[in-house]
Amino acid sequence: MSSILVLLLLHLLSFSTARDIIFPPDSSIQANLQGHERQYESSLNSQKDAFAEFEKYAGLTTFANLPWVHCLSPEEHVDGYDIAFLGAPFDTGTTARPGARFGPTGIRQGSRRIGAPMAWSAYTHENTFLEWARIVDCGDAPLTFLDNTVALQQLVKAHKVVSGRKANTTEVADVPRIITLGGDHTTTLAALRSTINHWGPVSVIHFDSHIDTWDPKVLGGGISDYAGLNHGTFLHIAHEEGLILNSSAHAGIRAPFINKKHDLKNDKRCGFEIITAREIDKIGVLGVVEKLKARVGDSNVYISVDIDVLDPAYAPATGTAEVGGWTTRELLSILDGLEGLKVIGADVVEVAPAYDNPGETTVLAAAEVAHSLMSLMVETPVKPLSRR
Ligand SMILES: [Mn+2]
Repeated sequence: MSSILVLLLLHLLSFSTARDIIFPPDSSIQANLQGHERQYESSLNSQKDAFAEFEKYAGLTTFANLPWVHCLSPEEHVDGYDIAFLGAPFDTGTTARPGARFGPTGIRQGSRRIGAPMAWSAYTHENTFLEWARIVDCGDAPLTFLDNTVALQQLVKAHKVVSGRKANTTEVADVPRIITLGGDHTTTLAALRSTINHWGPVSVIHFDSHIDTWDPKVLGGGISDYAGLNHGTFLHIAHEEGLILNSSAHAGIRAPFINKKHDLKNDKRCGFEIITAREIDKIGVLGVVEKLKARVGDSNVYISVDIDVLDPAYAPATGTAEVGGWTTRELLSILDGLEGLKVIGADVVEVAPAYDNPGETTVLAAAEVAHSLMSLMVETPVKPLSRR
């Protein structure tokens, strides 16, 4: 070997040593942070074990990296929880584009950057993950995709099992509350068929571009009872079954009615007041918040968010998109403005990830909506009927 080659080899070796990259970088800036590590202890819950620490992109994908609990286990005892995320992979009640059966997975994907230790709100300076409630992801309910009737019965049962367990933090809550990740909007009916048992009839705050109180004869055409139960009629049926109060409200409505006279009359009969999408231009976000709060008053509230309440610019991945909707910021401001309401259940539905874009616009929005719904529940604990 010539001496030139030896020199070259030595040079390469020294070069590679000099280029060793150390994680984390041992810079003076990092060193200055070390005196503040106590500040992060409560957040990170760290025992200085790198593998036990919170990692946002590690492990299996749950909503906001929350712990998974097998809430639907036949076992009598599972790890306790106060608020549970439950996926409802069902989309055979849709009248337009299908695909919301993949909504729960999509919303969890959109939530991967959210995590309990680092979720301090820029607006409230609070972190609702770290307060009294133990919050978990129960995974998805097992639903058949071949029979809507059976699938919805399965979903009602899943809701009853998940909400039927004793809450974790009994000093504050008795009944665990559920946030459903839909699923098409028909899945809300299954939730309401379960909430009636603990909370009685509830006011529904329904964020949607469509009224969804359509008479099955109008939407479904009276072909069969089976066809009559779909994502545009479930609120009509919820009213017929006595599950909801006459102090309910729609927010963000802009889709055309099918029958000019009958739809509006029937909507009122089902207990709803309408805030249209364009009303926000006149009364603003605060005006919408005030109207919704005045409408539901002190009653128990179920908040259902059809992601199509957003403009398709902010949520293209949905089954029945309607242009002229709200922005993500407007919706989040309205939701956060509802602090103080007695929210006993909630959902984000109609997320169909196949129509999303590479930037994941819709699932990111849906995840943040679910985070806001969760925060409303943490901020206001509610006692069930049996305890009042
Ligand atoms: Mn809807």
